[in-house]
Amino acid sequence: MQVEVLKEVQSFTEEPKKILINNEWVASASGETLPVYNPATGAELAKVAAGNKEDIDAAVQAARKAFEGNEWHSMTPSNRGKLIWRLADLIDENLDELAQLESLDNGKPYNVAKVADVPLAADLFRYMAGWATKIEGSTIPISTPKSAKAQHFVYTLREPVGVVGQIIPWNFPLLMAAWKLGPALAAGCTVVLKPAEQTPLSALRLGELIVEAGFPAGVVNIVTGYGEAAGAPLAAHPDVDKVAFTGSTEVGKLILDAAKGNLKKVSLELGGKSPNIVFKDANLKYATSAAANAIFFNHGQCCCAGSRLYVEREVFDQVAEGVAGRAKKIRLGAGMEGDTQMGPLVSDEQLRRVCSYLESGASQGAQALAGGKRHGEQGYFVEPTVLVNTKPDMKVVQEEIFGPVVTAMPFDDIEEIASVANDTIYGLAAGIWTQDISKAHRLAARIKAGTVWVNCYNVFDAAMPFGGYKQSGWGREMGEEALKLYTEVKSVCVQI
Ligand code: TXE
Repeated sequence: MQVEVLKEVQSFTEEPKKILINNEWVASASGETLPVYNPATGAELAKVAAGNKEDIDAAVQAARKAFEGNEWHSMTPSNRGKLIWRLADLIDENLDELAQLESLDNGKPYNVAKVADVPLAADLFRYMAGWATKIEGSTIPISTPKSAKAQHFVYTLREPVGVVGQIIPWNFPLLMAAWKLGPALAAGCTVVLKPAEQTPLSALRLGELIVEAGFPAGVVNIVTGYGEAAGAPLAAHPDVDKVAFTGSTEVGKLILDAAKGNLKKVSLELGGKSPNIVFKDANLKYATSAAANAIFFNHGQCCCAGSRLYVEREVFDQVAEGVAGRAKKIRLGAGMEGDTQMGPLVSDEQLRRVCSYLESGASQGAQALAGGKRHGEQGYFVEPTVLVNTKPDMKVVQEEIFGPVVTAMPFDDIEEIASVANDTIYGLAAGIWTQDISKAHRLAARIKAGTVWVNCYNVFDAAMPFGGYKQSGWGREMGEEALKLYTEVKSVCVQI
């Protein structure tokens, strides 16, 4: 059954959306807009401002003024925390509307956005609200000789890093905005946020809630626009102290280059090709169903998707066929259909990218146990796909596909699988399925990845750090670790 579009959502998408600078909504300096599409139909959903360097300059200026100004700076940590908490409450109050915007814009099922994306965003803000009052330095005993006349008292301060540029992707538009904004605001930074051009709507609605919550003008500025036009000048801006980016490894490297001019701090959360490893002694029924979720959740558009499934040889057929059986049963449809389990990919570009991987796999000899092609003619749907007969050097095994495509391969022992699992340029996540606790810990220690899930997958929590080894990124988001990205440490040495 079709979910009825709320009238708030309809009116939100009617007029071209503007840019948020200094708590005011303004048109882009050029007056240009860009279209946003509904990926279930390919029809235009809304228009948003197409920001460029001029808009980024204005937004950075506003963020600088707010950072140096009195209102934000002199706000007590407790009041800063209350504001962030208030934002979380407003997200909860607008749950349905945000979930609908997310579904229409990104394609994900409304029912999923309602229980995952939106509540997790509220949770993240609440968790970070608590940190605002707990960002502490330490006192440090330095080794001035006791006999010396002068003694020293040394302490550290953790101070906000300053004006932060944040560039986010389209796979979890609201949640990625929360992951970025939460720790930055808790630490006392000011922000210019650049949402993905494909999915800017929920971040813009979040901007309205930020104003409603009472954040001082200029603390959060939101500039929509294309990557090169708006993202690149933000990453390169000489008055931005730090840039945080989530997206492709390719663009992550461009961000690094752009940041060189003023050596701004950089954190990156990039791609992945995560191994999900099933031993024959695992609870196979559960592991099989979880392996399907590990890849098909969010249509495979997760940086930590379990996209390489490795199964101990004796149970390989059983597990691979089990995952394929589940893949075939997944109901594809528009996100706003009540019984949809998997929506379309986010864009025509992503559809073409994923289909070209499917063609590449087929031409190199991979065999599809399930799926293997586009689904239907309208919208950007791809069949949930399980590929077998793959070789380690195939593109489908090495490269991030970012669609509902898993490669399944057998393995024989723990030594072999440790090295095969690490045979990738990425290191974001991994899954291990076994009832042998020693084997699980031994393998977890050997896998080069920022998160290892044992007998579970895709478990996230605002308190649990997330990020990548190798070319999956720099730095960790969420948890106390995230605050390190947004603070500078100052040592104060006092002669007493
Ligand atoms: O990402 P981009 P795309 C991976 C995934 C996917 C591939 C391409 O494999 O298939 O990337 O997706 C902004 N300077 N991930 O092309 O281009 C852009 O506007 C500054 C993994 O959509 O990296 C958007 O806001 N910014 C990933 C953001 O970067 C630039 C999530 C991400 O876009 C820019 C998304 C530039 N030169 C894709 N060019 C994950 N780790 O979760 C683009 N942008």
